[in-house]
Amino acid sequence: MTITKTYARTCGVRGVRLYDMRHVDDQSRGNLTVGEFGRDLPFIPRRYFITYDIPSAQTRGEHAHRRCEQFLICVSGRCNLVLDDGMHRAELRLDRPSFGVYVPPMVWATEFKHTADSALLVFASRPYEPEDYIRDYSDFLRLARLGKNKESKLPLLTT
Ligand code: T46
Repeated sequence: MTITKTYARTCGVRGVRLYDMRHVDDQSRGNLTVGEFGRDLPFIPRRYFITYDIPSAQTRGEHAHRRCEQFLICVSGRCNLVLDDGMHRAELRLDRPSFGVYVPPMVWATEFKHTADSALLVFASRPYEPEDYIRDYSDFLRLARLGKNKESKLPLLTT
């Protein structure tokens, strides 16, 4: 039996974190992976949803959220995820139930190349709010750059 700890790392896209979740692999009994909200994971979810039976030619997502945080795990099959903060992009393959991706607000996310058995489980920090979605990429770029300029005008903190 092998037991691993939860480990998170960055990927160059602002605020995104890639999680290798704790997993307990047992050749005879089978495997288990787990995460605790409030301890391993960065927010307490208000909602979950699952996308599944997605035709492989279909692209899903293609939007950013103003306030909602999300945590994505492909619990069956595989799919690709592109994340974009307006400056940096990363493409990831979600290919195992022990791999989770934290997506903060104001990151453009696109899912594609779903395998037939793919099931993408998403935990969200807020209820479903259509007005939270930014669905136009040029609006997103404008808002992302505005946000960045605001940040750069903040006074420098000295310690
Ligand atoms: C995301 C990706 C992975 C609801 O009624 N409640 C919900 O909580 C959600 C997420 C959707 N819906 C309705 C709204 C639409 O009529 O389900 C329909 C499909 O939603 P949407 O076009 O937003 O689906 P995707 O796959 O493009 O995006 C969804 C999430 O919206 C998004 O936040 O990260 O899955």
